[in-house]
Formats: sequence, C-alpha cells, structure tokens
Amino acid sequence: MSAYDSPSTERIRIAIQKSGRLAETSLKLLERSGLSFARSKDKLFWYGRNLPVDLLLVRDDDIPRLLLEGMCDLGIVGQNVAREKILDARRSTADDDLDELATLDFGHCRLMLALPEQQAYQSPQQLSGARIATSYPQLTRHWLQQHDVEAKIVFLNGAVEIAPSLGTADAIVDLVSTGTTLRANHLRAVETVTESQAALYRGRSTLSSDSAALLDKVVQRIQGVQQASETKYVMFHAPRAELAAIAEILPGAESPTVLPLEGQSDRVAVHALCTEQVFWGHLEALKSAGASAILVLPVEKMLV
Ligand code: PRT
Ligand code: ZN
Repeated sequence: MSAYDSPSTERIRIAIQKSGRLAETSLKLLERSGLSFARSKDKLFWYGRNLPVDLLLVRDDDIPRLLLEGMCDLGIVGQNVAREKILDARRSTADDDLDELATLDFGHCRLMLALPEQQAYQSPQQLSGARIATSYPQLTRHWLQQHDVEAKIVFLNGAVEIAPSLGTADAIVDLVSTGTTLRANHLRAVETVTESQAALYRGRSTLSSDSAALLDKVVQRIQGVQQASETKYVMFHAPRAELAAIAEILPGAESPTVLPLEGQSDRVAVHALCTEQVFWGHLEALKSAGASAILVLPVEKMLV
C-alpha cells in the first residue's frame, strides 16, 4: 500500500474545460503527466484511478471561481478568462488572486480592440465616449483606464463581432486567433488588450503536507511534460576544433556531452539537450560549422 492509498489522504481536484477549444489538450496534458481517470461520459467528475487526483470538467468561465473559492486545487484555463475573473473578484475582495504556475503553449489568442474596417484609427483617445462591446468588461475597463480613456462598455455574452453592424456598439474588444471572424464582419484589429494562452493555476485551497507534496509532484510532472515537448535531443559529429563555435549555435543547451569517435582524433560526437525550439536554420548553421550526421530526436519525459 502506497502512502497515497491511505484513507486519510485528501484527494486533489483539477478543473479543466469540459468541451471546447482547451478541453482535449488539457486532458492529454494530464494523461501524459501520468494521471489516469475513470471516465464517465456525462458526469462532471472523473475519479482518479492511479493517484488521489480527480478531475472536474466544467465551463472554462467557472474555473477561476472554483480556484478562488478553494473548491479546486489546480485548474487549466486561458489567461484571458483567469485575468478577467480575477479582476472581477477583486472588485469585492481586493486581495483576490491566483498563482499562475506555468504557461502551457496552447490556446494562443489575443484580446483585441477592433473597429469597422473603413474607420481610421490613431490612438486610444479617440475612443472617448464610444460604446465598446465585449465579453471581457474588466480587462477592457482596465485597458481603457491605463490609457486614461472614458468609454461606455456594452457587455455581451457572445456574438460580439456583430455589434457594430447592428449599431449597438462603435467598437469591440474580442478574442482573435486567425482574424477570419473579424474580416468576415468587416472589422479591423487595432490594439492588443492582452495576449493569452492556456495556463496552469493554483487554487486557494489549503492542503495537508502529504497532499501538498503530491500537488507539487503533479505540477512538476505537468511542467516536465510541457518542457519536454519544446525540448529536443540533438546528436551530431563535429570537428573538435569547432566545439566552442558549435556550442553557441545550439538553442538553450547547457554543457553538451562530447564523446570520442573511434579512429578519429580530430572529430567528436556531440549530444545536447536543446530546451528551446530547434529550427532548420540551427541545423544549417551546425553543418556550416563542420557538423555532420545531425539527428534531432523528440524528448518524451523530463524531470529537471
Ligand atoms: O463552453 P465554455 O464556456 O467552456 O467554452 P467557451 O465557448 O467560452 O470557450 P472556447 O472553447 O471557445 O474557448 C476557450 C478558450 O480558448 C478561450 O477562453 C481562449 O483562451 C482560447 N481561444 C483561443 C479562443 C480562440 N483562440 C478563439 N479564436 N477562444 C475563442 N476564439 C474565438 C474568437 O473570438 C472568434 O470569435 O473563435 C472565433 C474564431 O477566431 P478567429 O480569429 O480564428 O476567426
Ligand atoms: Zn466560456
């Protein structure tokens, strides 16, 4: 019996989006971190099978509140939603906040100010007195305040992009990824209010020291999976004399391993863990510096 099977151990809860843009990638990330759940099709709750870590499947908008109220210990949600809800919560409780433990490199988008295509744009000041439609009133208000502009915020829960053509707003603040929706509605993005991607947040729950240790372990694994997906193991042969120049080319590599090559005193084998993205340009630069037999391998798991 492991320490985690003890009946006295509390269970940790992780909230993710039930269905939508972040749902599948969030679940995959947890599964790749070694967590396994007893899936149930309709239920909002999946019981953790191999560790006392359960899953709550909810609307993304509910995740920050569940975290702020300590109902969940961890949550994966877009920074846009988390920041909006934190600002909203602070209106009644000034010190409300959530710790962002890691950005997760999916669900990338921008919250942007957009105007009708034909309208000229010079600066935020021209928005003074304008009506701005958005589902993100707090982030929009915050941005307007930063630019010292007073405008009227029109809250809409969806279909924000049609507000200008309906005549209910002069501008919008909405999420943009490819920009197709804006173009289809004859709108033009002119300012970025905030950039966003999915992130891992710590809830405001208190845990026993055992559960806190388990939570740390889960977080470390998630960060490890996240880091491994960006990390590559690079192997090649190179002239011994060029090692210093070659080390400069390798992105995010610390102290590569240098091994002798049988029967070749002037060439060595180099193995390096590159923690930043490896592009074709890096490989071409290695080749120009005399490297050959260059291999780039994915890294499945990492514990640093
Ligand atoms: O049901 P639930 O409330 O859980 O889901 P939801 O409908 O509120 O959210 P969902 O699944 O649409 O999005 C979840 C999160 O994905 C958002 O909070 C963002 O963090 C992130 N994300 C990334 C996006 C987009 N990209 C995005 N493009 N969320 C919404 N969009 C919208 C955008 O506003 C536009 O209307 O998708 C449309 C297409 O965008 P374009 O620019 O590609 O045309
Ligand atoms: Zn939502």
